[in-house]
Amino acid sequence: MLRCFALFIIFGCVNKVTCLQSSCGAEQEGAAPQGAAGCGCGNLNRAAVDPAVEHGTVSVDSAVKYSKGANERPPEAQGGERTMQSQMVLISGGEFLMGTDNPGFPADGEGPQRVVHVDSFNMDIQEVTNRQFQSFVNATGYVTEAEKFGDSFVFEGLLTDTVKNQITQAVAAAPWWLPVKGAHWRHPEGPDSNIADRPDHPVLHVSWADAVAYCSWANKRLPTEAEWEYACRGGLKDRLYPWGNKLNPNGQHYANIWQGDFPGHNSGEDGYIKTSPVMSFPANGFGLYDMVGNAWEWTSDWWNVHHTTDRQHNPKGPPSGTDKVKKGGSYMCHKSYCYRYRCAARSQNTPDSSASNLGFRCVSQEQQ
Ligand SMILES: *[C@@H]1O[C@H](CO)[C@@H](O)[C@H](O)[C@H]1NC(C)=O
Ligand SMILES: [Ca+2]
Ligand SMILES: [Ca+2]
Repeated sequence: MLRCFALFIIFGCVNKVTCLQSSCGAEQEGAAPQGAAGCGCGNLNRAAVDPAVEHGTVSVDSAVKYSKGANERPPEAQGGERTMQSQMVLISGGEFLMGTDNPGFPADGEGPQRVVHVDSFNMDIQEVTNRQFQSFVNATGYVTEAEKFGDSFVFEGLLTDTVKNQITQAVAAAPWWLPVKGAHWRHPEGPDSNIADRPDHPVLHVSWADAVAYCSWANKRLPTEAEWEYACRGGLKDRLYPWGNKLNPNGQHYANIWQGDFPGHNSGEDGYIKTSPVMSFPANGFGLYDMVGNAWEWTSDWWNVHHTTDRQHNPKGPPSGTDKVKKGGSYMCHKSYCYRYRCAARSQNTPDSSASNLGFRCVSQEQQ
């Protein structure tokens, strides 16, 4: 079954920029992709449903295990599960300039630049990994939305011919995204793939609700967009990237993105054509890794492109919406079509979307 995989992960990357693909002409950009026809977001939006309850194959008992209340038990009772958790760093609260007045994509609502205050919080230093997600699933029996739907979106360049040949549908505006039956976090490129050799890579094919379920099981939560962006900037003011304004200072790569021509050729000059193990590139000033690149990261905010310039205190985004904000770009981002590996950049997906370049990390206000 195909759901409303956002026009946005797609248009988010092809809209308003030169489209390199001849099959992706301007006249097609506005067309609803096959399968996302009419984008039946209303019917298919599962955001309002408690993930613990919605996942019918999960027993009530195991659903309770990843509810917040159930985690209010002594740390020792969590045993090995807890040691599996990501290390966190304290991000001291403060004021920062959120967004930019020189947006790469004005329609994304990257601007205007505005003063925002966020309180102190702890943040996972890394994206949640396959191993960590496995420990959550082991402990709770959680079943992800992609597993329930029976498919997820995979970048064509990663698929074997066997899998590709079974697919007849594609997304017109972004033909490199293919809905693959049986693709989910354990089988990132479909049934003939697995994660055995990438336990420390970011978990992929997780929906927003899946990410929320993981974080609340870990007694954490998703970051707000403001927290995420404050953290991304690592204490630097008005810079493009977590480390400054130069993409490759001293010729060094600071993030896992795409080198070469998208979507035909990825030279892997940074060492990786797919995801990399978390923490393979230098940390930012706050000790956070892969804030841009590797996997996109879900935030808790609903999507909206209009922002007040009034000074904001712990903004949490609009009260409702149809899409959630994701930040940081991924290993698929190249300046030519998806210049979104910047702290101010943002994109969106419906909460039930999942794909081979979208993951998350958690934050917490608790003492660590
Ligand atoms: C999950 O459970 C399986 C089967 O019991 C075990 O082999 C594996 O080590 C566990 N993984 C994690 C990360 O807890
Ligand atoms: Ca790369
Ligand atoms: Ca990332």
